[in-house]
Amino acid sequence: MTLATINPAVVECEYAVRGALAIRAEELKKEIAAKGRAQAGFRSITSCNIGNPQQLGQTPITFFRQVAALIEYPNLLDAQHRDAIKGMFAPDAIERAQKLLKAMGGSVGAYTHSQGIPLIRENVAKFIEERDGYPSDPNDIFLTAGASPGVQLILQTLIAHEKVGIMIPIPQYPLYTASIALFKGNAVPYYLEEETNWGLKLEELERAHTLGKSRGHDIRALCVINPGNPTGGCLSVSHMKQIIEFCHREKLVLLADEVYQTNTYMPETFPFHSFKKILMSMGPPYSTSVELISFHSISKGVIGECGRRGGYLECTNIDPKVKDMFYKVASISLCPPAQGQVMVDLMVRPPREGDESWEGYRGEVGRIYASLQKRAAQLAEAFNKLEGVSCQPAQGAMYLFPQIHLPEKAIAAAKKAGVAPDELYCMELLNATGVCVVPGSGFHQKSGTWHFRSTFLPPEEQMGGFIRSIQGFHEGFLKRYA
Ligand code: DCS
Repeated sequence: MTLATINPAVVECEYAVRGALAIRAEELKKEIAAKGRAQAGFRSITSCNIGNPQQLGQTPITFFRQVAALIEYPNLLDAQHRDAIKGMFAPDAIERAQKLLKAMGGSVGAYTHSQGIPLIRENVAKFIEERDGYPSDPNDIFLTAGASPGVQLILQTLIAHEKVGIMIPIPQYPLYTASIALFKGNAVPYYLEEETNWGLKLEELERAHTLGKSRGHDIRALCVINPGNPTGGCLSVSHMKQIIEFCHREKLVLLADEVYQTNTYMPETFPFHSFKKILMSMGPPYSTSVELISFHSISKGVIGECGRRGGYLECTNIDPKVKDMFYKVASISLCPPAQGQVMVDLMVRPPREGDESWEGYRGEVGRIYASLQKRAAQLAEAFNKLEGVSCQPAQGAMYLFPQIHLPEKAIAAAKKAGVAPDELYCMELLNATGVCVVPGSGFHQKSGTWHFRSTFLPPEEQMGGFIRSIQGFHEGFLKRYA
């Protein structure tokens, strides 16, 4: 195989979250391991390029890990160990592990149903019913290895020929552009409005759709990320209704990426509403005809179990014969990871009031949430204090996406080096401080504007130092290119 002979779509697709910056960060990590520090003097890399909370020290939820541990080593549940484990595992964790083990035929090492363990799908459906107040059918749920393969399964199914267009927000999470490129479809971009905290306007959807059609695209779906990545914006009910009406009018499948549904930091003003709930609340013809696929994941929220790979998708108004095709394709990969499925069960069925683990669970979740909320505000405030930087607050998700006004000289230097100006900025930031963020160009952005995306996941006690190193770098950068 050579680059000239392999599938060009594989060569051409790009995924910035783990792109050039992340590769350079790996090199620096090796340098630090060998010499104790990087050339610029810093002793560690702060990975703010990826929403990977546990990598930055967020602690896993105790109840979840107790259940996971017992499932992993069920010998602990044998009668002779009963007394020994009593002090270490809560009774409700023991009970849950037993139930889940039974549902998976006794071992987490066995393949499961390709659509996911039936008991867990039933629990997901109950969770959705409680969240939204409308029925959900376990047979419409597919458990997945994180939201990513779910999104890819649907995109692959939708992209029937090379003219198919999928409407995606700009800025977007690069899973969408990369997967659409891999499956040889066309991304039809609609732009979010930075000035109104990355709001979504109906006129913009109409403009993008008309332009896409005029370019010969056969537009089949509209993707919405809510709360937004990288923007942190949360949609209002009235905007969601407009989006649903638009999908109905234009016969588009609505893809609702709702992986950040519990990461909302201004819940009174910007609460999360699922598209499923809003669609059902609108009644016929919308509730009975708009095709909707909703995605959720164990990677986000306050759970952050990214490496375990778990998530689900829910189908609403999808032709049963098409669902059969989803099932067939899912079965080619046999099944989602069983450990990931277990975590989905725990996410949708955490301890409840009255359970032995309730108080501890509530405390942990509350602390992580409050800290994320605090760090989001603290970092946005710090970014807004930097000269030439403006940053919308994060209503949700795990990221800030500040706009940076770069000096002409920096833009010229980037052009000379053959990189985007925001990439030059981020690369210099990494080399000077060890802070790894992602250039806005990786998410696409309004032409002529430059951004970067940073998670607000560094631990609270490191936030001050983290902010100071960005401030110091930024001042130096502006001077260098003045
Ligand atoms: N959808 C959105 C909007 C995401 O941000 C992510 C992950 C996913 C789907 C997929 O997550 P899982 O496959 O793990 O469920 N976000 C990436 C990011 O921007 N940083 O970290 C990962």
